[in-house]
Amino acid sequence: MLYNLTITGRIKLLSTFQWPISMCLKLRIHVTTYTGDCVVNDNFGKYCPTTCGVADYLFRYTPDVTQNLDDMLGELERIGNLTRGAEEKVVFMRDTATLAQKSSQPDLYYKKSSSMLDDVVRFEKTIVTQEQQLFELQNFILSNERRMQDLKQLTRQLEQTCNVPCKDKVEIQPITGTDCQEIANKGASISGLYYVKPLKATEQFLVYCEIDSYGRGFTVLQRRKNGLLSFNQNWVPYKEGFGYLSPDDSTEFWLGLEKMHLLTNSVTLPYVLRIELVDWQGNKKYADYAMFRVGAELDKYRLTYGYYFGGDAGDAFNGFDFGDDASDMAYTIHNGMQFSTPDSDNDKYDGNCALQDSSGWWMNRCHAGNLNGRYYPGGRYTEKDAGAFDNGIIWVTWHDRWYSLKETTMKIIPLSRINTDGQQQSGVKNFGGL
Ligand SMILES: [Ca+2]
Repeated sequence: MLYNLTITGRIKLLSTFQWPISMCLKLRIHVTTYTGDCVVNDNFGKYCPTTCGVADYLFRYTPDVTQNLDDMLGELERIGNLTRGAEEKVVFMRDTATLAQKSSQPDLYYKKSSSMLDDVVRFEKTIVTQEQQLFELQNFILSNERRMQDLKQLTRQLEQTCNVPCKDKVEIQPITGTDCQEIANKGASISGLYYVKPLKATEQFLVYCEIDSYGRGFTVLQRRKNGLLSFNQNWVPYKEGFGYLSPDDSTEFWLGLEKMHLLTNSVTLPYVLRIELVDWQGNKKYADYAMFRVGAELDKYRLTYGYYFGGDAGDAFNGFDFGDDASDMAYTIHNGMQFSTPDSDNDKYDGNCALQDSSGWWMNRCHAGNLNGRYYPGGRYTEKDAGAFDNGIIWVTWHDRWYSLKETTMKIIPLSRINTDGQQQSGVKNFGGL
């Protein structure tokens, strides 16, 4: 049996194993089975054990040594096992570390997964938003479809309506004449729109006839009542007329100077111009002018009348003394004046009365009455409002020149019919019943 031992480190041999002091053996022990047949060899010397002594010694201690060596082998084996366990532990730890290192990679995967999850959440939100938009679009489509249905229904109704021949809703009365009095004489009894054709007229034109219970037919030349129509117009509109006629006397208009000329120059009987006025308190007054005529365009539609025929509004056409100048009255007489518009100055003033007062009228220098002036709701206005000019709707013999009237009407009737009994009463100021 061969034991080849190299004792190193911390391995402590059995404490009972004591070598003789002088023994210088290397611990290379060659153990053979000892039989007890030992022959003493003197070469060992005096103080060294004899061969036999060694043999005896070995013989005596071999079992213990063997046992010790076996123990040592067992111990070494155990240590070796421990070493393997340690190696295994190291391997395990390395593997664990590797796993740990690998475990850091799942973080990336986790991050990637989280990012993907965020994307999924975002996409889900986008999908929800788009679904909402789709829902709204569907509602919009449904709404449009309903509107389409309504429009189709409306179209069907319109088609049905259009199948019926169109009819002018403005009713024009069938009776015609040279003026409204003739129309009334023919039996017309209601006020409204009629066609008239004065003798010198080349064609008929529409007028508003005011027919009263006495059978009088007034042909209306001018109407103001709400300020909706601007009377700040130039020559051509004043010549041709502007505004709208209505069968219920609800609109403002200027019939036109040419028609006025035709109407007042085509009959042998003279006309009366009746001016009716209403102020902002609802008071009504009037003024009549007999032998009223409007001249031809060549004479700038000059205004002439024979005489003031009366009325409770006073004779403003005859001028007015404002107290500013001794010539006030003469400068504001209207009888005999040509018509002026902002673009056609035919007045007696160095300046342009029609332009200053924003209206067309039979201006002198300039006026004591102007029914085509600017409309001032409420009536009262100041020089500051008017730019220093008295440009309202004025009739100074009733209200002063800084009061603008609410309503005006200019209308004509044959002088013979001005009175309710139909008899001309020249020079008699009797206008009862009007
Ligand atoms: Ca002038």
